[in-house]
Amino acid sequence: MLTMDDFVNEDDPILRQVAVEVPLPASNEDKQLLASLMEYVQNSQKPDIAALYGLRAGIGLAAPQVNVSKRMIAVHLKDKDQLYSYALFNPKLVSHSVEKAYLTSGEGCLSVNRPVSGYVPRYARITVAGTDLEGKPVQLRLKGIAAICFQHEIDHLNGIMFYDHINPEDPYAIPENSIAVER
Ligand code: K1U
Ligand code: NI
Repeated sequence: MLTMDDFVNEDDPILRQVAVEVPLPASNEDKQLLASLMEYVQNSQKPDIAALYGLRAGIGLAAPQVNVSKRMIAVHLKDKDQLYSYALFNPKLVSHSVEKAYLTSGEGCLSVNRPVSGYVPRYARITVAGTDLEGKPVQLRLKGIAAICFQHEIDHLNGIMFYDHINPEDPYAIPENSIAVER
């Protein structure tokens, strides 16, 4: 079971690397790691388990955050009564809208132990493709917080941190052609 002790901090160079593709079919070791990313995210949202093990709550997680530079992510979140729960190998942003979106509360990151102010411009709607734990191809059309979370996690696979996208001159400038997303 993953705990906060397994996480690397924001200054760790692994978070700036481009992670390598996972060879498919996935090895048992890679499947176990992807399952444990999902287990962490789910456990972190259960107040009793999170308190017991000191887990910081999250809605997503990428393998480089636990010191493994491989293309794997887990996302587990509810939006408007719909559950988005996906553990994916080699997730890829297949297409995106021109329109942007930003979370009005800004973004956080389990690898960043400080508040960071500002709006993070993201694509409003995306299509993501990947492979699930059973080896099945998955294609998802996403908007709202789910689209934002997948972009945050895929960025981790490309060595990009959420604050790289914030306008340094004016962190709360409304991104051009964007919609506000409330959480
Ligand atoms: O990748 C990570 O560091 C996880 C991160 C993902 C994320 C945050 C904000 C916008 C998009 C993606 C988090 O989950 S930070 C915690 C968080 O946002 C949250 C935690 C509990 C409930 C609701 C949100
Ligand atoms: Ni993050």
